[in-house]
Amino acid sequence: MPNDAVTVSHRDGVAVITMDNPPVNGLGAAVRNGLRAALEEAARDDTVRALVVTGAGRMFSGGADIREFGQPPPPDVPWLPELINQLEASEKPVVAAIHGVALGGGCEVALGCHVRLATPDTRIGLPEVTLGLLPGAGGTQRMPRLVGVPAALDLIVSGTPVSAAKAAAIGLVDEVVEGDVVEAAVARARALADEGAPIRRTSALEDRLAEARGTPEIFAEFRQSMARRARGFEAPYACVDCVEAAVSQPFADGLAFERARFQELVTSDQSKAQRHAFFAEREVSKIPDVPKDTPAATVAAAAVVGCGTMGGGIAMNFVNAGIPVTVFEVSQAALDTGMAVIRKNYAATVSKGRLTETAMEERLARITTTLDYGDLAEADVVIEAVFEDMALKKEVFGALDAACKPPAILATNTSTLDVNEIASATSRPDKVIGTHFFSPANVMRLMENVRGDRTSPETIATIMTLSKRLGKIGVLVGVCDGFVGNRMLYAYRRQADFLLEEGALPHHVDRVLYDFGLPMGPFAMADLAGLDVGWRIRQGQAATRPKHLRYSTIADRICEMGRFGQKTGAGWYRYEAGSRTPIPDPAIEELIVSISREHGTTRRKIGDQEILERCMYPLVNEGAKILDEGIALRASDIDVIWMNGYGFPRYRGGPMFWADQVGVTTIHDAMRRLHDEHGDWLEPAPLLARLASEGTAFGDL
Ligand code: T1G
Repeated sequence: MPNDAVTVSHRDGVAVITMDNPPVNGLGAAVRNGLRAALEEAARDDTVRALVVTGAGRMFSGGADIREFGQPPPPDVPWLPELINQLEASEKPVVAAIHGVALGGGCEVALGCHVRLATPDTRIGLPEVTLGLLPGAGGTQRMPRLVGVPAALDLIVSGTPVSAAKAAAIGLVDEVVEGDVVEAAVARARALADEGAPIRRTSALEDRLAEARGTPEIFAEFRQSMARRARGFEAPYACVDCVEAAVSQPFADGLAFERARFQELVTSDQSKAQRHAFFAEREVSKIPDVPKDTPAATVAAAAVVGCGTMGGGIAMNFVNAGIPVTVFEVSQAALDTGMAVIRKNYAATVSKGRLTETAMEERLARITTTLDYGDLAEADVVIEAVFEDMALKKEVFGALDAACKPPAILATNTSTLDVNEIASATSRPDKVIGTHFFSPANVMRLMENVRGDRTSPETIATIMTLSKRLGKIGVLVGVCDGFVGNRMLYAYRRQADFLLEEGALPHHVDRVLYDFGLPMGPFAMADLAGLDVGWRIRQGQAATRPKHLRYSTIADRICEMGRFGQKTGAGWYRYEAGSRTPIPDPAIEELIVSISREHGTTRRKIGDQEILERCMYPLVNEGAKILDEGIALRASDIDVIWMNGYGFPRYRGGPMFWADQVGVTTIHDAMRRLHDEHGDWLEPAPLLARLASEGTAFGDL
């Protein structure tokens, strides 16, 4: 008989098979065993004339149990592809009743059913590629047979689920049902049995494949079209190969091809990294001293101080989430400029067809502007996004403390300044927190939420909940210079500068990091962000900078030439008017060579591997220090920050996961060597030394 994970009820000749495995009805061993038993029972039972498959709770199924991957297969438990073949082969009609989500293996179960009904809120799709995998239970063979090759390629290679309406439009679901979908499915199943209609098995459908057989170039064109977004990833290409196999091979052979490619991917480093990323992004919201039931305040109204690049983007996040926002500036001109940028950003989204004109106007209507702090009195959360100057920040927080209602949370978007010092300018340090957004703030998914010494658990709970509501991934970190992301970036950037003094050139260093998988190397990235931002901070730190520590003056010298990067048409590179393509500039190369000469440094040939190690190992080493100091709760939190804030390639799982794949001992020994050779800044972190000596890894912490 079926088990607790799968229950069966009978409704007048229809067996309703319900997957019940909270929290997401994952298709783990128990569910697969339960489904097999239920199918065999229904096949044997003559009183059963048709079947309905559905899920208990808030969804149909979130797919295969990801935690099972990489584990030895439990004995005598059916593989999902076989189970779905068995389901599809049923002589009795099988109807899927879908609600919530049907993802991955969950969608593949539905594809094995003969008819699919879905509720309007359903989201259905095959996100396996986001885990470095491919739909391994027939999805790459059945989906193109049902929706055609172009739609199947979009669904499988993007991994993005579609709405019920879209699914109906492409033929993925047969009907969108208002009300009780199980009831509707039971009625449909019974009607099919009554009619004795021929059963429509997806694996037998050929007409949608025939379309593609006439245009084989479709696959070459698709591979070309995805080259930029799939750069470095293995799974997207395997997905295309499998859909191509569906067109060129009989179903059974295509299924075998899919299985073989799936097996390759499931044991790959890339998939391990992307599965790590999946769980790491869910782990970030678990904070030991802020339990799940800590009350979070309701955020019904927000405010933003400063309508510059960051302030404007932050305001857009609130209205995109349906939260009205009041934007404060010191002058009308600044407000007008800021609002014009916001409108331009929305207009760009409308022009790409990703937002309607009406929706744009609705969102803009939710933004109120003011020159008066008094108008921020009723805000539940205020985010300050003014210039990176401590005196100015404290002045603003003093004013907010006076103007805002006592329960209001005051947050700062500083990317580097001391949140505790900012909080000291208020009478409510328990309600002060850092909310470090990443540029462009309305696009980048990361929020580095910075808890001060006196930030209360309720304030943390409110901001972490708000992060999710704004469609962001909130990662909680402690106070230190540059917090987690920028502090590690400094360690990486510093060595990149030193490599230039020793013999490398900007485009060489950038190519190595680009090939590693970063969206761009350190020098092209600095030109994009603007060199003046960092220059001002360094000038502010000049007086306190430890004289004995090595410091590269190249970047300062470039700024003194008035070269601030893309915004001035020249920085580390030069740029043609209107172009963002970095062009190596002999003037900069001459400057670098002359600075080496000034230092009496004999320039030497530096290889790609040395560049990679010299930049990435100190970054990991700084991460180890951050963990040791408790500034980050988990190594995986650091990975989430780097993957969502700095474009660290997901197929490497983040710097700390990557470090474990390289080997902590390898990195420790290399850091020891680098420190012996170059000294400053390269002392191996105590944690790195400890893990290396114990033979353990960051993932074991
Ligand atoms: N396997 C194992 N655990 C899962 C899981 C899964 N598929 N999905 C979610 N969880 C855990 C998650 O870690 C969290 O745990 C809890 O469930 C709630 O999740 C053969 C190869 C379904 C939309 O990629 O997208 O099928 O932190 O916080 O926001 O072709 O979870 O509480 O301990 O995310 O409501 C393909 C993955 C698998 C979908 C629900 N499926 N899941 O979102 O809750 S591969 C996916 C999601 C596959 C076949 C292949 C979302 C969700 P904890 P949550 P949520």
